[in-house]
Amino acid sequence: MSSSRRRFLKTAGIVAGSALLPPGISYATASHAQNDSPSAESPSDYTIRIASTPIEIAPKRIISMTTYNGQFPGPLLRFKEGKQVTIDLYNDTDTPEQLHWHGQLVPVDVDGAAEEGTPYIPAHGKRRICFMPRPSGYRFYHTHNRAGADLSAGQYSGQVGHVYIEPKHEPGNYDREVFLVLKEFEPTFSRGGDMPQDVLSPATKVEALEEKGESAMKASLAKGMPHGYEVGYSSFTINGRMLGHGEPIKVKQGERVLFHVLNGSATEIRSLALPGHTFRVIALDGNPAPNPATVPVLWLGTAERVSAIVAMNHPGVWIMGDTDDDDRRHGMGIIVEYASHATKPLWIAPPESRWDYTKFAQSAATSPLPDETFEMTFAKDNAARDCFNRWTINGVAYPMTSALQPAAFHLREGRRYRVHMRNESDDLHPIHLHRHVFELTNIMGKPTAGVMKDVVMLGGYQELAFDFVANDPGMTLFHCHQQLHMDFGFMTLFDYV
Ligand SMILES: [Cu+2]
Repeated sequence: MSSSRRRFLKTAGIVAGSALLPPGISYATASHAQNDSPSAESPSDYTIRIASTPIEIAPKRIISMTTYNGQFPGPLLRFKEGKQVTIDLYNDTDTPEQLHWHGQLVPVDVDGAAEEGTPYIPAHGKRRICFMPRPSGYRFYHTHNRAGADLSAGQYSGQVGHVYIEPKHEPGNYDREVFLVLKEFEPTFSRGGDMPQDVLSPATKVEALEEKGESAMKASLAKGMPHGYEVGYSSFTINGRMLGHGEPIKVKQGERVLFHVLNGSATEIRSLALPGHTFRVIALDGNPAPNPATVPVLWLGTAERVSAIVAMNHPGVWIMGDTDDDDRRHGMGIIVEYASHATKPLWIAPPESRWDYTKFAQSAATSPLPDETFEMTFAKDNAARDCFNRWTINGVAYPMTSALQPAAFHLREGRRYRVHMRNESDDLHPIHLHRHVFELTNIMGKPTAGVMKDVVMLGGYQELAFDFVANDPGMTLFHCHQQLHMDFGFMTLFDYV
């Protein structure tokens, strides 16, 4: 049995045996199959079952949600770089599903996006997929269904799990790893409008973008339109448990703990701090940071991941949590407990700290010039679609039908492209490109290089650019990862010509 498989079975714990493998298949045959070329008859390396499950996020607080293998988060999947995996995806729900391998360079029929042409996992049906996990590092998997106005569907559900692709050589300057997923539950629509958050540095705005966005909003409100719907939540969790109701993270003084943190939210930007400690950020979205830097607070847009080492050198019992008092009080936190300390968990607000991607960039390095630049402007039509905001890219809202759409941008294999994005709205957008990794090359007019990502936060009325090499032919989806934005127009497609 390979170590990745053994670890997976261990992680999956209670459901191992019955749920992971088809009936009548022993572990010995299953692991043997890893070395064979997969066929329709051979057992898979992994089985994931999509089903509706009650999940207890605090004592007697039980939420019915769609999950992977009956648990939240879904099982941690540890793959090995360059070692092919076969996975059986079972869908026990009444809705066709898409399972997206976020951050991986996989083919369209595996990627898990209907817009690219990935086949659905049929309702009460099954799909077998087979792919070479890459690149190494911290990735994740989640549903890619659109939810629209259904707050139990898409990423509002519990369909989120970590993926770790072990590199051939792991530097490993830490004592152990802890995986955390930040996730809200019990969503409701609100009309309040989003509170602007002090997230990004620089905090400056592009005047021309602000003028356009503000005058569009004024015109809409003058016509008697209300603000479009936003989504709020009643409960907040880390690893599926509200603060104080999960297992504490038990640490020893002097230990170096590597935290892999995922923002598994459908719509929210999250922060994370641990009183008396700092985070040494070593990877962003699973890709090594060229310049690891130490920060007091982590900020993550929807679907972003941060890997950071914390030196446990401040004994006590602490609340590691969101810096937003209200969200933390409603559950967004987890207790960190030093050995032989048993005091009441303490929260101390960290110094105000904004997130600056360039802190982790190669200093004085420049990225190669692109072969071509695509200009994109993002705009909001306030309450334009049944009181939901409609989002456009260069004036076009992605249709809400399920029919396949033609690509708006065209790529040639091997060429380097720059995407220059201008945000004509006051909202922050976590922008995601499928099946490729991109390099941040310019933030608010300041060139930068070396930071490789698959999601990047673009601030309200701000601009940024990223570059990517067209190295994974096929339809490629580009979208805002905020569920409410992507469902209401904020998507477009690249194809290879
Ligand atoms: Cu957005």
